[in-house]
Formats: sequence, structure tokens, C-alpha cells
Amino acid sequence: MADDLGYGDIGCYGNQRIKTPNLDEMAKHGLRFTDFHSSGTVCSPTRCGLLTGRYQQRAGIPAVVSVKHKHLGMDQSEFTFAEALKTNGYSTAVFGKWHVGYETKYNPIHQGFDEFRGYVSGNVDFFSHIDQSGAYDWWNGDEQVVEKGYTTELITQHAVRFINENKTKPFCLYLPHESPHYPYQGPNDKAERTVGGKFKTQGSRTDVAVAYKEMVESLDESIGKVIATLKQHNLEKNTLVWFFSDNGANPKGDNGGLRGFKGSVWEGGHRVPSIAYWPGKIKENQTNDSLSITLDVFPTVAAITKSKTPEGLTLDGMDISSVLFQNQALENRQLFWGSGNQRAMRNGNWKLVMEAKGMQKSKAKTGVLIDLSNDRKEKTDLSGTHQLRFKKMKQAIAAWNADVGPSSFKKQK
Ligand SMILES: [Ca+2]
Repeated sequence: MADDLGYGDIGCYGNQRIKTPNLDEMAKHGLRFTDFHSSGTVCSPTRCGLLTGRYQQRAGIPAVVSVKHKHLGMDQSEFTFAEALKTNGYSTAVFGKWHVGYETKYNPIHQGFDEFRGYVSGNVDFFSHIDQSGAYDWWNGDEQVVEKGYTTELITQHAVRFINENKTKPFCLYLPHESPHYPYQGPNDKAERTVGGKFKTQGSRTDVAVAYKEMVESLDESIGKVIATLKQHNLEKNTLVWFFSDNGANPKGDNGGLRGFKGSVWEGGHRVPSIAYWPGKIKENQTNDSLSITLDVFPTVAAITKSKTPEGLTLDGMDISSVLFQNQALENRQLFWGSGNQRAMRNGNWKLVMEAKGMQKSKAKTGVLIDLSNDRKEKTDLSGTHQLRFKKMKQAIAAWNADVGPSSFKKQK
């Protein structure tokens, strides 16, 4: 999973400037989703939703967990995909960004991961691994360790080592990368943040577009190395590799012409690149337009690996292996987003948006109805001409809201 990578930030999604040959190769020999979404519009919520397969509001992580929320985190009682696979005999590891709780009790080693290397905050200096509050943030399990190296490359090294060590047994590897989240540092830059020191949160480079390109290209190289390692051990035909982003890009990135950015419930905030790759199982050069979401990853992976979830646990995502393996079109489904006061709902290509950033004040509370099949940029409000649909979708959003709970920490009890 990339961090803040936008819909138009890589070659196979139309980017001409940033070179991503490895991701493009994955798409050429795999399946590229055109309507895949993150369940959150920012980092922590999407991660919680991905790990649990349920709307993150249910686990009390509707917003970014920052230093001021140090006591908050995803409770150990939540059941993750790693727990499902570990129980089923898989070795499990997470290398990179955790961001669903700072305290030791929230550490990945309590959520089904045999191994964790990485950071628990939202971002670290790519070299000194110091977070934006000036605290050191690099861990081996629940112990702080010093590791020298560029975050993207460290994640890659641990990924390659883990695959080497586990090549004869089933494994599940979650790689939440830092790239291209700020600070904007390329692989040839230097550390800027020091413990308790003064520094620019986003880094000091003034050529941010160039740094951004270096960061995405380094991420692409990392993916190439992981796939090369699988090939080296003849594991390629035995392994599903699934790439996606945790939310849309900020204005420094490219959302492929979609409206809005990271943090908003317009499509640009949550429609993200997603590529599934499994030679021999997923056919070559497929695209799929089905509405799908990061919440689907858990149930899909659980189904493919025949891993069980606890009795009585209902996942919000669905098994979409028919999309991966038969390139089927999913039937119309309903998906929801809540971020602060913002709400959005998709019902197939229909979208209801309320209180979204940049919305006309007069429309914010009542909402707008969009037909994405004719209006990809979400410009035209059709609520006046489709009143029944509009009313029904508003009722559905209200019901969803009551079901999953608040979409901000402030409103939590
Ligand atoms: Ca993010």
C-alpha cells in the first residue's frame, strides 16, 4: 500500500512524467481496477478498515491518529487479516507505516503479525526516522531500534529477507510504504529531522515535484525487487501481489482529473490505483470497472487462502475473487465514506455527497446527487430531477451513519 498516491500518479493510470515500469508491468500481466477506493480519505482510517475488513468507524478509528491522540488506537480485540492468516499457518509480517495507535498495546505484534519493522506515526524523516513531532519512531516489534537507510529501501530489504526466510512455507506480507507522503525526500537526500529539533515538516526541497517523482519511482523499484524475489524462488505463480493506495493525493500529486484531494469525499480523495497480479491465476492485461474498496481485501484474501474469521463477525467488504480470477463485473453495490462532517455514498455510478470540501454552502447540508457515468468530475447536481433516488440515498447514508458510529474523534463518547 502506497501512502497518498493519487489515481493519476503512476504510468499505467496515465502519468507521463513519473516512470513506473514495474507497476506498469504488473498491470500488463495482471488486472487493473478503474473504480477501486480507499475506505478512508486519510491515513489511519483506511489502515484500520484494511486490517479489519470493516468500516473503520466501527473500531473507533474514523480520523488520523496523531500525537495528540496518543492514547487512542485500534483495540486488540479487533480481528485483522493477519490474525486470520496466522491462525491458518501463515507467517505474517508488516514492514512500514502502522498508524493505528502509538502505544505498545496497539503494536502490530498484538494484531497477528509475527514481525514488525517500521513506524507508528503518520510519517518519519526518510533517513533519520523521526516523526513530525520530533520523536524517534522506528521499531522492531515493540522495541525501538536504529536502522540506517531510506525508508522505502529499508522496507524493501526487510520484504526481501522475509520472503527468503519463508520461501518454503505460506506467508502474508503487508507493506505499507511511506512514499510519496511528505517529507519530500528522494533516495539521494539527507536526513533533516533531529530529535526535538527545528525542521520543516514537509522537508526543505523546493523542487517538490521532482522529489515526488523520485519517491514514487523508488516505490516502483521496491515493488520490482519484491516481484524479482518471488521469481527467484519460483513463488510467482503461487503468490497474489496486490497494490493500492491508502487515499488520494494532495495537490502536489495527480488524481487523474478527479475532483478533490486527500481528506475529501469527492472521488479524488478516495478513488485510488489498484493492481492485482498473480501469473497463471489472474489473466494478462485485464481492466475491471467494478466498484470495489480496500475493505474487500480481507474477505478476498481470507477466501483465497481458506482462512476463517470468528463466528459472528460480519465483514463490510466482500470477497471479490471473481473479479480477480474471472474479471467479472460486480453487481451494483452500496459503499459509504464518512470523514469529519463529510459524507458520501456510492450506489453503482450514482453518488451522493454531503458537506464535502469546496462545496457550495447552500448545497452542503442538503447534499448533491451525481451521476458518475456522465459526470466523472462531479460537477452537476441532479438531486432536483432525481428526487426519489436522492431521498433514498440520504436515508441510506443516515442509516449507515447510525450503524457504524461517528466519523470524528470529537463525536466519540
Ligand atoms: Ca495517506
